[in-house]
Amino acid sequence: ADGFDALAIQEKWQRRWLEDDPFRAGGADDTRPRKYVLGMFPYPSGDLHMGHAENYAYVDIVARFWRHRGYNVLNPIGWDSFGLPAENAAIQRGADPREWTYANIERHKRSFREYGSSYDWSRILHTSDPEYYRWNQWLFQRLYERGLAYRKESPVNWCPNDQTVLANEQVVEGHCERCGAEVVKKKLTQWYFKITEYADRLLDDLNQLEGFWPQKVIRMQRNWIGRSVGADIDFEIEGHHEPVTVFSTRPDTLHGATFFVVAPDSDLAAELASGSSADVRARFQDYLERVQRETEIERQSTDRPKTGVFLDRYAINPINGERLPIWAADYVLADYGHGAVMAVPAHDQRDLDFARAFDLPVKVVVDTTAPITGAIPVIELDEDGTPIDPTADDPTLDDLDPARTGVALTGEGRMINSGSLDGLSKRNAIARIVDELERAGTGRAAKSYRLRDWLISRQRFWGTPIPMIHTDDGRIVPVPDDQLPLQLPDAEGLDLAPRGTSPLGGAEEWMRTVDPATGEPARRDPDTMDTFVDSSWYFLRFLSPGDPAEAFSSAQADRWAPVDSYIGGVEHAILHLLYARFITKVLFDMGLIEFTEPFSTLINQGMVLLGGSKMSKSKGNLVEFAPSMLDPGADAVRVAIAFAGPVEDDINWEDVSTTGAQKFLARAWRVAMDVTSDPDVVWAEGDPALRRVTHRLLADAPSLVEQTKFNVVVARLMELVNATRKAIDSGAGPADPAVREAAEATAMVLDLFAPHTAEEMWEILGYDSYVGLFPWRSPDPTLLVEDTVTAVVQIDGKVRATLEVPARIAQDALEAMAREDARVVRSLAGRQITRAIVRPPKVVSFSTH
Ligand code: ANZ
Repeated sequence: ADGFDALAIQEKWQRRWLEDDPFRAGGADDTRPRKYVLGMFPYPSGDLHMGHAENYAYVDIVARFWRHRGYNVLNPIGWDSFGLPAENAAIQRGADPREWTYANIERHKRSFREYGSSYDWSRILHTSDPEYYRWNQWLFQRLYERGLAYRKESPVNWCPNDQTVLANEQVVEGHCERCGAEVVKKKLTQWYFKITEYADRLLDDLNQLEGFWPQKVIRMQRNWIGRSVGADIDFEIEGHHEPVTVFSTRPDTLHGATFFVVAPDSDLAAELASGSSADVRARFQDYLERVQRETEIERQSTDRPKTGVFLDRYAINPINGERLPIWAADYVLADYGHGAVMAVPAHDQRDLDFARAFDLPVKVVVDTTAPITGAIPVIELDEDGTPIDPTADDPTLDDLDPARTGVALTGEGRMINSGSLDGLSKRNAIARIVDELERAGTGRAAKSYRLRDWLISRQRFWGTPIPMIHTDDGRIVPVPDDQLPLQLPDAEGLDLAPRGTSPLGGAEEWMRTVDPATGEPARRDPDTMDTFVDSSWYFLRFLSPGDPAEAFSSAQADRWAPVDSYIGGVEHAILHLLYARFITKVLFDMGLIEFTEPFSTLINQGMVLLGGSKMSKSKGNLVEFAPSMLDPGADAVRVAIAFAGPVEDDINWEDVSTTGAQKFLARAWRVAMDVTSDPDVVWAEGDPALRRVTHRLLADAPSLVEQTKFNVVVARLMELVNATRKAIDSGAGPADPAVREAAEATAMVLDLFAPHTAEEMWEILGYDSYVGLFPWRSPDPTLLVEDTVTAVVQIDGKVRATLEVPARIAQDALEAMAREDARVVRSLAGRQITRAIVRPPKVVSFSTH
C-alpha cells in the first residue's frame, strides 16, 4: 500500500534486534520491579502452525506491555524437545531423533525471530540437552529419597499387535485406536511419582488462584483431583482371615446396605472367588476376562446394563450383623476407594440398577418426604374457608419406592429403619454413625480421591533415562549424583519400534553398569521418563540456564518466580499444570523455593480452527506459521490474530483478514510519514478533539491489556489512526502538535501488536531509541472528561426529542432521561408507554400501543 514495504521494514528491525539484543532481562543491578512472562514452550514436532502464532502473539503483547510500564521483564523461550513425535519420525523415516529434533528447533527459532517475538534469547533451553535432563534425573533422586518415587506393578492397556502400552483414550471399545487389534490388560512394573500425597494441597491451594486462573481450569483441576469426603467401614467376611474396608460417602445409609460388591479385577475378588466352588470360580474367571477387555470409560458409563457374578460369599454388616451376599461387578473399580462397596440400592442409582437386574432386596433408610428444614408452609384456604394441606398432593414414601420406580432416593430427608439414627438428618446421621463406628473400631472418617499417582515410566527411547541401577541380587539403587547426567546412548543401531520394552534395553553396552557401592556388575533401568517431568519445572531453569552446578538458583527464584503471566492452550489445563504445581510444592518442601504455586496468573487462548475444526496435521487443515508470514508480513499476522476476537474464544482462520490488518498498518505508518512537526513539540497543545482520542487510549489500554481484551485495544488504535488521518487531511493539519502526539501514542501502543511497524514509525518520528523500551506516556487527566453524544427519542416511530448524553451512558439511565424529558412528556399527552427499546447511547424508542 503506497510505499509501505512491510517485509523490508520487518527485515530491518529484526537485523537490529539480532545485533542489539534489546529484550534481554535486566540483571542484578536492575532496580525496576520485575515481571516473569512465559508462554508454554513448544514441542519441536514438525512445523509451527497458526495455533502457535496465536499463543506467541499473546505472549509478546503481555511482555511488551510490561516493559512499557517500567518493568524489568523476563520472557524466555525453550523447547520441550523429548517425546514421541521425534521417535515416530525416526521410525517412519529412518531419521535420527536427535537430528530431526534439533533441525526442527532451528526452524522454529527462525520463525520466532521473523515474528518479532521479544525474547531474552540468551536463555534458550532444550529439554533433550544432557545439561537439562541431568536435572530431571537429579529431581528424580530427590523424589526417591523422600519416598515420592516408587515402583509398582500395575495393569496397563496393551496392544499385542503394536506391542505397546496405550493410554485410556487410545482404547476404543476395547480395540486399539490405531490398528484395531483387541486390547488386553498386561501387568508391568513401572515408576510412579506419589502425587496423591499432595492431593489435599493441590486442591486447597486452588483457592489462591481463584480470580487469577480461568474458572474453567480451576474447575477441571478440582474435578481431576476429585476429593470425596465420607468414611471407611470395615466388614468381616465369612471364612476370610481379615476384614475388608469400603469407602462410602454415605455412611449414614449403612442400615440400608443389602449386598456387597467387589471390583472383579481386584486381588480381593480373586481371593474370594478362589475360596468358592469350582462352578463359581469358572463363572468368575469368564466374567473377569470379559471385564478386562473393557475400558474404564465403558465401565463408568451409567446407561449400560449392569453385569456381575455372585461369589457365594458373605460380608457382615458391622452395625447390625446382617449377612450381605458378595458380588463381583464391573461398575466397581479396582483402583478407587478400596475396590469394594457396600451396596445401598434404595439410595444409590448404580446399586439400584444392579439390585433390579439381579433381584436383590431394596431397603429404604432415608425418608426423603420428611422435611429437613424448619420452613413454615404457607397455608391457603379453599372456597369454604377450610385450610388446604399444602402437602396433600405430594407423593408419599410409598409412591417413591425405589424397588418399583427404579429411581434411587438420593435427596435429603430423615433417617428411618436405622436404629439409633432414626429421625436424624443426613449430616447428623453421618456424624453419629462415624462416631459409633470409631468407638466400635470398625470404621473411621475418611477421604477418597480420583487422582492417581503419576506413572512416569515410558518404554521409549527419546526421553530422560531413569537414573536407577538394578543389582544382580535384586536391589535397586540410585545412580549417584556425581555420575549424572546419565546420557542416552546413540540411537544408531537401536530398534526404536515400540514393543513394550524400552529400546534402551537393546543398547547392551549402555545397559551394563556396576553397583556403585560394591562394584559388582549391575544393569541400568531401560525406561525413560514421561516428558511431563521435563515440563514440570522448566520455568525455574530459565532463571539460570546452563548452570552446571544446580538445577536452578534459589536466589534467582526469589527474584523472578513464580511466573506472573503464564500463557498457553487449554489442552494443558489438567496434566501439565497439575504436575508443575506438584513439583513446585515438592521443591518448596525441600526448602529450595519460597512459593507454592508456580503460575500466578494463567491465560488460556482459544483454538485456531479451519473449516470448523481444530487445525491438525491428520485432518489436513493445517495453516503453517512460517509461510503465513511471507505475505503480508509478521505484523499483519499478529494484528489480525489480536483483532480476531476475545483471547479465550476460538478463531476461525477463514474469518481472519491479514490484508485488512496490513491496510491498517500502512495507514498508521502513513500518519507517521505525514507528521511535519519536530520531536520537541510540547505534548500539551493542538487539536483538543484529537488529543482526547489519544489520551483516552493511553488511559484505557493498560486495563484492557491486563484484562486480555487485546481486540478492543486494536479497535481503539484503529479509531485513533482514523482520527489522526482526519486531522491531517481536513483539520488541524500535519504540523499540529496533537498530530505528532497521536502518531507517537500510536507507535507505542502498536508496539504490542506490530513491533516492526511501530519501530519504523518511531524512527520516522525522529527517535533513535527503541519504542519497545520507551515508557508509557501518562494520559492527561483533563482530557479524559467524558464525551457526549446525541441520542434520539422516538415515540411510535417518530422522533420527538434529542438528548445530549454521556457517550458511556447506561441503559437504565438513558431510559430514565428520555421518560423525564419535557418534550417526550408533552408528546405522550398522557398515553402509557407499553414498550421501550433502549440502545445506549443513541436510540430510545417508545411504543404506546
Ligand atoms: C454407599 C453409598 C450409599 C454410596 C449411597 C453412595 C450413595 P464418589 O462420590 O465418586 O467418591 N464407591 C466406592 N468405591 C467405589 C469403587 N471402587 N468403584 C465404584 N464405586 C465406588 O463416590 C463414592 C461412592 O461410590 C461410595 O459411597 C460408594 O458408594 C461408591 F446412598 O457407599 B457409596
